Amino acid sequence: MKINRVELREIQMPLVHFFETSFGRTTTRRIVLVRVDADGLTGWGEVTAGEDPFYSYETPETAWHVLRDYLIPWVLGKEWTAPSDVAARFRPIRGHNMAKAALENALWVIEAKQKGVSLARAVGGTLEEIPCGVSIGIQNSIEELLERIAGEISAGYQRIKVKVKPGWDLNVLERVRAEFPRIALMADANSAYTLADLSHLKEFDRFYLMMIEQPLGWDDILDHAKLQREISTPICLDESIHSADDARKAIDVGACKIINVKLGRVGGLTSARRVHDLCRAKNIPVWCGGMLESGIGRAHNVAMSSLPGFTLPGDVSASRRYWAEDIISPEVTVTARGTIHVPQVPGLGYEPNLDRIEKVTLRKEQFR
Ligand code: OSB
Ligand code: MG
Repeated sequence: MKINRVELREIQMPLVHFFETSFGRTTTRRIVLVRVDADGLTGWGEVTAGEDPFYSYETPETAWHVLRDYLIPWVLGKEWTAPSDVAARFRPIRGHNMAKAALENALWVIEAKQKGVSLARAVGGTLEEIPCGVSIGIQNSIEELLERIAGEISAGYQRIKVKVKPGWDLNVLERVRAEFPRIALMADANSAYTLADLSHLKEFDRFYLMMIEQPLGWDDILDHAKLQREISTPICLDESIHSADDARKAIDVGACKIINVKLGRVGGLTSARRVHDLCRAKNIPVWCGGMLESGIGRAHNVAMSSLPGFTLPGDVSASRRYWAEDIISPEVTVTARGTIHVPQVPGLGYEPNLDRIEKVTLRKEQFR
């Protein structure tokens, strides 16, 4: 495929409800979208970076810089045989995986259209329906959290993830378990603890959680291995895993029993598939994480979640949980049994709504 044109856009949309983690509260998202035109076809990708460099060092601003000054000039006007070639071309840049992923994933959509298959099929997906969970942020009170959990359970979601941090953890899980003794429950700490909290972390075991996500340092693997030897709750790594190599090392040292795959964090669909394949070979379940994506990134997550190793419910949920109006048609919807039907039509399976995108655009720049 020959890339004729790339467009960068930064959009801004308020969340329906604020989202709070151990590193802070988000009320409005700023999202960089990448539109690629090649061989008369169009593909869109999304930069999943947070507004601030708290989850990772990437932000909309760093992604814009890396895309404008490196990634786009490297691919524009050139002939590429497959998206994986572009992923290989991006290797000299260390990190900046979310910027890389946005551009590479857009090319996957174009490739799927060229082949006349769905994006899910193009990446090797087989599941036609994917199991969904929700991630519920830190609330103003435990009562509000309990109400939210009840709402999501009655909507059909298959598992509940609650965010935890020191001061909003054992006290909260105690109440959640008292009210919902049987739900599939997990906790995500986003690196809020250290090994000095070992005795405190051991107490999580009494809530029989499916897993605890990223309790220790965002760039750590070894301390997680130490912790996993001391607790029975399975550790799931999120922030620490940027590649299949990271996953291999984490599994080999026993740092986790489960891995959360995020397309942006691992640098795109080619890398995500490698992480998936490696985990499948090593019998490590994976699931698809979320980054409060707009419909574009959400659609890519749906496609990736159709890979056969995505056996646990992910954080990919309905558009309406995030947006009054999403930027794709149809929006992502969830069935009463907590699943999303994977689109089977050629390409992304959801049409970007250009009028809506234009309305929420803060800046745009095109490259030819
Ligand atoms: O750690 O999984 C995380 C959102 C932003 C940054 C990090 C995380 C999250 C979520 C939300 O948990 C998942 C979602 O609903 O998109
Ligand atoms: Mg997480």
